[in-house]
Amino acid sequence: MSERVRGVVIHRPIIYGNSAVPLTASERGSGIPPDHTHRWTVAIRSAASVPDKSDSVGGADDLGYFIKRVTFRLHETYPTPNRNVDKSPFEVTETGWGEFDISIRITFVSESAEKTLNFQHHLKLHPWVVPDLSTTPGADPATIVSVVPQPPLEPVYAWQYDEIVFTDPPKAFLDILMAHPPTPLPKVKKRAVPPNPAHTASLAPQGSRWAPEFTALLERDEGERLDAAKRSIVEETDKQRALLIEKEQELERLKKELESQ
Ligand code: SLL
Repeated sequence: MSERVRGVVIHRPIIYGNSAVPLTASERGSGIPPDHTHRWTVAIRSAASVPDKSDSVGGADDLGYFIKRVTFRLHETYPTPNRNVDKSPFEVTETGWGEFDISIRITFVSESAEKTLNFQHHLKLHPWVVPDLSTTPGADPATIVSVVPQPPLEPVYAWQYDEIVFTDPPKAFLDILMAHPPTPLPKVKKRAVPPNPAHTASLAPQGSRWAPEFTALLERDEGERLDAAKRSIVEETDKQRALLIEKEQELERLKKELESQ
């Protein structure tokens, strides 16, 4: 094993998740079990999308240079629920009828000297729904949790951006990583965006024209949201501290009043 390079932190942007599409009537009659309703694909991909494939999510780079195997553990209602994928694309396509948690295990190439990475993804088949507020007079967005029946045959996208971080990588692994720079995320979306901004915000747009695309802008927005959250925590702490001081002063005053009686 080659020597570790101390002080180096290097990351690779990935996305994980699933796309799902309802089966058409003709597919449902063609050897697929009759209770199956959807075809879905669960995958680990590079975050940058393939520019001309507007219905795919991520996947511009082959991650095989640092990932040796991805194991997807499906629900036990599937025959051979453990699915090993040893080369790109690291994905499993299946048909089925229900949503469930998929355990995902990434085994890195041996040069990495890394342990496996384990996490879960909840397979989504049914869309999240954002009711159209313009048709719901007086509705308070904060109280809307209802799920509205969906038009059929719309794809669902449930993808999560993440970064795999390697700290003090062995020299041989660092060389491999450096030889494969990730395709940079576009600054802004290159694709058509859905007319309803709520769909982009939730990354769960409907309709294949609106497959989510991960961008640097998205990352910046997330950073801004984190900064705003930090600022509001500081403000809230200051407010509570001031309140505490006020209460302590009042306590002192009342104590003195009591003593002087
Ligand atoms: C549910 N808790 O009840 C979940 C389980 C399991 C989905 C969902 C199996 C397909 C097959 C399949 O779709 N399982 O029979 O091959 O919603």
